[in-house]
Amino acid sequence: IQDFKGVVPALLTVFDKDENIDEMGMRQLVSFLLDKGVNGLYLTGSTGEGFTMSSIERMRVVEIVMDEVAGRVPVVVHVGAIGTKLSIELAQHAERAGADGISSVPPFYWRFNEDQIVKYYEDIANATSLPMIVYNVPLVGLLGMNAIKRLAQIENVKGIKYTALSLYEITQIKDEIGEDFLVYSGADEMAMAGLLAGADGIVGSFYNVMPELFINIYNAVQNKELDEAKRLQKEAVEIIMYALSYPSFYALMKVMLKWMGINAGYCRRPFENVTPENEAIYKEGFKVLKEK
Ligand code: NAY
Repeated sequence: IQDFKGVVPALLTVFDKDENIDEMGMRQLVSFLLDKGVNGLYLTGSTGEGFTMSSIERMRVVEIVMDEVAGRVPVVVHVGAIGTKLSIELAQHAERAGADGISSVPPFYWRFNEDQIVKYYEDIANATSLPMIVYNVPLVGLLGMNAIKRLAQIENVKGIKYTALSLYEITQIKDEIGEDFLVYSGADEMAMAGLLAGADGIVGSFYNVMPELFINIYNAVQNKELDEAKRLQKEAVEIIMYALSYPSFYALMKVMLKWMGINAGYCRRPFENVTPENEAIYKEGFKVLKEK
């Protein structure tokens, strides 16, 4: 897992118009991203609409992607589910499918306490030999530093995907838990800042649609070309902010991929797909942004 670094798309899941997994579309998207040079893939997370799928469907996505990737980059599978038993089944399947790591949001919906959250991760981490990357995300409530430190004590817990709007914790985690504890910055808007705070990599939605821009940001930071990194990040922020003005931005990203010749399909309900009228509006909007 130590080579799970750099720019990692939180892979979109490609559905057809009838909301079925589109295997050809998935393969095309994976192959596009690998050709662009992304350093890894993160499957069936928020961007992958993981929670809209049954376990069987999630497993199928993992199998398709593992087959298409064929060992070229490390793959981490998000296995978070509404109950520990379901997460364990997904984790064990990920291991059998050849994934390089697993990841999970904390148990959600019933508002579990810290001890229960720690137990959830222990149970999953002990069920396979794969490294576990904790997924800290405001959508389900952020884990505090105390909980993170406790989780880091669990054997197999090797890192955290830190999707928050403050970044000083990344520095703190590296400082207090150790340099080897992997940290991924989760907010694409702050990719450069997350890397400067010490993140090993960036995992996010927009790396599906503009992988090169973020690979350039990553390389610029590595090479300490900070003016260049800042310039590129500013460009990225303008595109991200415009895309986020659309209420179902995963669907918009799928349309953006379509414009690039990738059949990324549609979203599952309750995410809304982009109407032809909106598609025309956004296409024009992006063109104006590009010309700026
Ligand atoms: C995932 O599992 O899909 C992620 O990695 C999530 C990271 C994204 N955060 C959420 C809540 O979806 O990429 C970010 C986010 O979409 C982006 O920064 C735009 O705000």
